[in-house]
Amino acid sequence: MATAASARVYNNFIGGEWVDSKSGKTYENRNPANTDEVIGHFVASNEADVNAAVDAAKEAYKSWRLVPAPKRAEILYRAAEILVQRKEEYSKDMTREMGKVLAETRGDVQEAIDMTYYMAGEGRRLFGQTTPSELPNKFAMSVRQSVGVCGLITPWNFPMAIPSWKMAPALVAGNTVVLKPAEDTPLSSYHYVQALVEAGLPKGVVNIVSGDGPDAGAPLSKHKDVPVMSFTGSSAVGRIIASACAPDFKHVSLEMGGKNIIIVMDDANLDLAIDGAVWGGFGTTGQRCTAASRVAVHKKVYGEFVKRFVERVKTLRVGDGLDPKIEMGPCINEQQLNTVMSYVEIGKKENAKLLTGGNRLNSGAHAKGWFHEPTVFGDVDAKMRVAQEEIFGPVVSVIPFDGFDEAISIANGVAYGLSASIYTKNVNQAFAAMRDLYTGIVYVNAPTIGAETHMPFGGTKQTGNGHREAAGAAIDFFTEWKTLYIDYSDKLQRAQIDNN
Ligand code: UN1
Repeated sequence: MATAASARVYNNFIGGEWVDSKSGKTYENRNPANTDEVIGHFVASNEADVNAAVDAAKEAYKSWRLVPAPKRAEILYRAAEILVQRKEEYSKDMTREMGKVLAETRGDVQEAIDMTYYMAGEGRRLFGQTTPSELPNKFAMSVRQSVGVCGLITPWNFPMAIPSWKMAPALVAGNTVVLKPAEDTPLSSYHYVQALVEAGLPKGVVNIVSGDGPDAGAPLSKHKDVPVMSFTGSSAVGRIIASACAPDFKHVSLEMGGKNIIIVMDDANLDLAIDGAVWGGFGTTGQRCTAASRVAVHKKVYGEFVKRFVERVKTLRVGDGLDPKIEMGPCINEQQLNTVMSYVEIGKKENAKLLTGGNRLNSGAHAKGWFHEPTVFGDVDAKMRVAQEEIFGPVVSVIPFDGFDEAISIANGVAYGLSASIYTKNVNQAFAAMRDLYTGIVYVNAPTIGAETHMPFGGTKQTGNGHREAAGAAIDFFTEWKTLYIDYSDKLQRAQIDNN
């Protein structure tokens, strides 16, 4: 275990070199399950570092954009293969820096592998349209073009997967990138970049500046040479980034909060619904944008569901995610733990019924981490703050309802629209829910988490700003359409006029 003195210093990666910060400052990245362990020292970048990274990305863009897309893709294929070989090592490092259990960090690295392979495939599929012109001896087609330097700001909950969601499509489409990873989990994004570099990515195509939002993220989002910004994180920061991008009309993709719901109908397979609610609510310690922080249950089965759900939640083993017996890790940091504890107080004051949990765990094996009990509130009214606001922690609100229409209106009655799920055996109800739930993702008989890389990911309302990540949708964001008209008639032909 590394102590503060022995831990390695990780520099920024700019123009193909690992370089010191111009700020001269570093910060410590500690294990949230054991704060005595220092994962590494990372540089606290400032505007000068960001400027250097953008300059390198701008220079590299001149040649990277001209590399044929299938050749760019070959580098991604090789990077994915490197990640496959290092999956175990990188997963363990991720559990140490982020806290989620090893099975889940393996899933995170796997998601990065999947996305990298998928986007490598897109290298031979950057299709446009060809179509007859309305005029004779004239040809029309459209091609995708890259945009330039992309600024990427990523969160700590999926420390390798989400950087890959942004980097892989940006790169295969011919852009260069500057990544500002979350302060709490930079190492996993360094690992991803390391794989790209070893796979042969030219200098300057990918750059990393570590550090915090105000000092490193803000100068990136307002930099004049960064025409594209992609951000995943809180709605509050998303609003700041959108404002910073507005004066220059940058492309900006925002993936933000969620208040996702599992609806349990009276005909649901309750065993399945309980499995789903436990995994959706407490997987990743509830720290997913897609977490099922609300479970709405039909009154006919409410009593039985709650009894059995709470019994299961009480058995969850909380601790260090490297121990294979552990099912739920810590909160990411003290601030997040404090947020969770404050929402427990809010729920109690609102007269939600605390059914289990509600306390910080800080003795014995939990003494050195940011642990909190898995917590369930029952008899929650859909308008209570615990049922409206994103908590991003191990707190689930169970809401009773009377019928399908009420369930849909509870589901849609929040500011966010990322993911929703319904458990039912009734196909008519399932299809009505798929139609009426106003979210970017809907699951039937599965929890709200578990999106796959070849399908669009994102949400409605305050979850996002209309873009989607993953799948072909990501390529749409990281490219511009260019329409080409080729007239081989040797005369002036006026559209809309000469043929009418
Ligand atoms: C997130 O919560 O920020 O669908 C991303 C899921 C994961 C991705 C979650 N594949 O839960």
